[in-house]
Amino acid sequence: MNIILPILSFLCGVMLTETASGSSEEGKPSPGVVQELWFGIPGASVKDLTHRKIFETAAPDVRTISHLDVENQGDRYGARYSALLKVPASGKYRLYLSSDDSAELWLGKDATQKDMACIATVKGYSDIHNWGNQPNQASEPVQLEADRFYFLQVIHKEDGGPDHMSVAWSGPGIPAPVIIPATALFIPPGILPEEKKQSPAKAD
Ligand SMILES: [Ca+2]
Repeated sequence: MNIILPILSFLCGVMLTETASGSSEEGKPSPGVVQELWFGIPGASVKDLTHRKIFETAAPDVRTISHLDVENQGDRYGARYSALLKVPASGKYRLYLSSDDSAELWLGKDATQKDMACIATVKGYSDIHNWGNQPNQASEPVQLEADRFYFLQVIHKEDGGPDHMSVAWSGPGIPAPVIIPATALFIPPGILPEEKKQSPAKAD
């Protein structure tokens, strides 16, 4: 793959990329994660976002970031993170979620959202980058193939106080959980607002 790495800059603890489009010039997905934010929503449960009508409307704040690893974004917000996951080697992987407040981690069977399953949760909150505060923070082992993309999504709800959300993995050659590197995360075609007006492109 011939991918031009985006210019990275730090802002409020979040690495922002300069990527403006979900697809590179070759039609391959660009590196990154799409972050959609809805501010002004109370509650510490994921349902406090997903059960509201506003969740069915376009997020007023959409950003492109490099990792599923964010903190200190404010209070009373809900967030949805979308990316295509591509593993470096085929094999069994576990994914891990930590967050404050609650979050859900969903994984698809391919590059689409149609067969996503919730594979890890945090209820209430966990410590930052602590993958073992609660029993459901780690997924069961899942077989992932190196030549495929898998749709990955996190729904995160913050009420007040500290806030963070991170996703790690372990698998072939990765014995202990580490934050999923930027090289494994790509922007799903058709997710960014400027692309939603066009017909969706194929992911692979
Ligand atoms: Ca909090």
